[in-house]
Amino acid sequence: PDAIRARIETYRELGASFKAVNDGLRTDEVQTVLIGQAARHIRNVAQAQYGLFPSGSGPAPGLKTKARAEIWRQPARFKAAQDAFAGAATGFQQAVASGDADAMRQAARKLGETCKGCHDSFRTRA
Ligand code: ASC
Repeated sequence: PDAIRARIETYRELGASFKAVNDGLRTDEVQTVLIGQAARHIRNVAQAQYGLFPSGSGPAPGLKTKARAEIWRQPARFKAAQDAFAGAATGFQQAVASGDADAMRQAARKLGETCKGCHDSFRTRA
């Protein structure tokens, strides 16, 4: 339950940063400092997420989690999905560092695809 709470909170904060990024990239005058802060937070979450799925924090009677049992049944596949997210988070930071707004937009799109890629296989739809 503590692990589930921590996970929900971490991904909630991740969503807030990703929303800040996408809102920021929709404007003409892209605020690189603000987006860079969000990018750093996203990168930190990408590192932290490896520790967010301890055994025993999966679906079980009485536990409310969207994490699917596949996470623990297919650890190599799950790690590959986490690695894709971590790689895209690094790529996004590099795009922000380049200062090129279109590169940031493209990298943010790739990053979002890695969120979705993991959800499609490892998170309940309901
Ligand atoms: C979000 C969010 C996701 C991703 C995904 C991108 O804001 O909560 O899971 O973006 O929808 O495709």
